Amino acid sequence: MLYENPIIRGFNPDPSICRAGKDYYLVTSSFEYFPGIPVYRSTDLVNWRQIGNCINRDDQLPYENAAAGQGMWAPTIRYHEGMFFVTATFQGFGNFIIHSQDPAAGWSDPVKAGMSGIDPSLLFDEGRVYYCTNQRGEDDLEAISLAEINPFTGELLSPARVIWHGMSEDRPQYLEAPHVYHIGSWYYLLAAEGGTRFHHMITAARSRSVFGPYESCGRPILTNRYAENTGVAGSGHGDLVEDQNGRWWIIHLATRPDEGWYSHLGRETFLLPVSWENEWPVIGDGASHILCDGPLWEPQKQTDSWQADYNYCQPQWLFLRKPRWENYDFQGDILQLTPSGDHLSDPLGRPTFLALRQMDENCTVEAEMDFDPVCDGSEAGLTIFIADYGYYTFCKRRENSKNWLSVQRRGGVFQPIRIPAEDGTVLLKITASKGAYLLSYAFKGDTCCKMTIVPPFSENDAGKGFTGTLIGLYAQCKHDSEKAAKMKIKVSLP
Ligand code: 6LW
Repeated sequence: MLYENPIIRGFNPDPSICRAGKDYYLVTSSFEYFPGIPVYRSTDLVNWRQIGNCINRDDQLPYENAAAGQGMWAPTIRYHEGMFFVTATFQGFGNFIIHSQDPAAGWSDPVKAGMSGIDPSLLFDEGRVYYCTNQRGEDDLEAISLAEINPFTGELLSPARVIWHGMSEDRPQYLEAPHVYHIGSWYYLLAAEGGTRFHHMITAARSRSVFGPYESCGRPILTNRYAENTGVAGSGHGDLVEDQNGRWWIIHLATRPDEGWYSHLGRETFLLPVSWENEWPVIGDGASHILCDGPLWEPQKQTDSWQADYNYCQPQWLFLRKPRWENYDFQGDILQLTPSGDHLSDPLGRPTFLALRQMDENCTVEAEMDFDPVCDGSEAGLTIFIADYGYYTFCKRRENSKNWLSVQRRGGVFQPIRIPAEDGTVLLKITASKGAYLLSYAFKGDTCCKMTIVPPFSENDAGKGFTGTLIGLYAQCKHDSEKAAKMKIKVSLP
């Protein structure tokens, strides 16, 4: 059956997957955004719904310290005898493990895992549990290390041992994202190498025993570095899963690039069928593709819109760091935002901000807003946001004791635009298409007028390019006395 990649669109890197009976669960990285680690569920591998987030209590991890591109990295999800486990790296805190019997209902508090390195993973095998990360050994070469662990306490039950130096043995580069599996009579080790940009790849090794020695497959099992005409780039960081029918699949990160490997949408989650040859995993022609054929049992449907429901805080909303909850009022059919003295540009700020992943190049976002600022420097509206150092604001703003509709950009050269704003309700609309965002507005039910067209963020604007574009609402002011902005938002996809 044919299906299209990505299976989870928008900023969703470093995916990991597990199966519990006929249900599949998938998690991705969330960096400085809260809640942390989105959890998606599917019954067919191609239609996914976000059911929650693993970290949704803001005292679980020190989010106030999460700088852009830091925070939550590369979770792994595993299921064992009725219990789900997730392990990940929270930058500045280290590796931790949480567990849950129901991923939608909530997760335990984190316990620290006794191993350093990033991209941790778990293997449940014959009554023992193993932990691996990209921790280096004594020779200080990049390496994958493994130890036995108690997943409820994080305590290591054996010394950590280096089990692999990657495909090229003597000069591993960005050897990360390890996952060990026990399949048949082999232990397989999958890893990513080459760095998360153009040269990214997935490599593999196998051994008869969990601690090695591991023999390398000798070539990447997946990379798009040689497949430039696929519309896919940067394929790497993957995780295997066996479906309910005994077929194998891999999910991995990749981009639908604007240019080179970079996509302003960020790194997304792709799915490919896996076959076995000579007891090695084989992935099609060794590259990832948009249109794929695989042994699915349900067709893929596309979601075409998302409607905000302000009766509760939907799991798709992303906040920055440790939200100040008193600035968000989720009651009823509108959202009421209190402008914050913290601004979007503050590197460790906790601004009033809530946004959604931009899931496709083509989409529209409309926000109806009722906000008449009274203090100079107060503003509220929509933001197209890549990080505290790169974003657009499209807002109603008070300057020189007058209210304006204004478009500004942080990062890069940009001539701000403003026009006088009328009092009362204004509709702000963003129409995204390839290479452009059209910003338009309408005062109090008037027809929609164009304000301007701006380009998406490029690789130069995106730091390490770990995250992707979000579109959402924000409200900020110079003095905390500003009154609240009332907002409604609607998102449509093609
Ligand atoms: C992640 C690492 C990587 O931990 O980027 O793609 C880091 N590879 O595996 C952040 O996403």
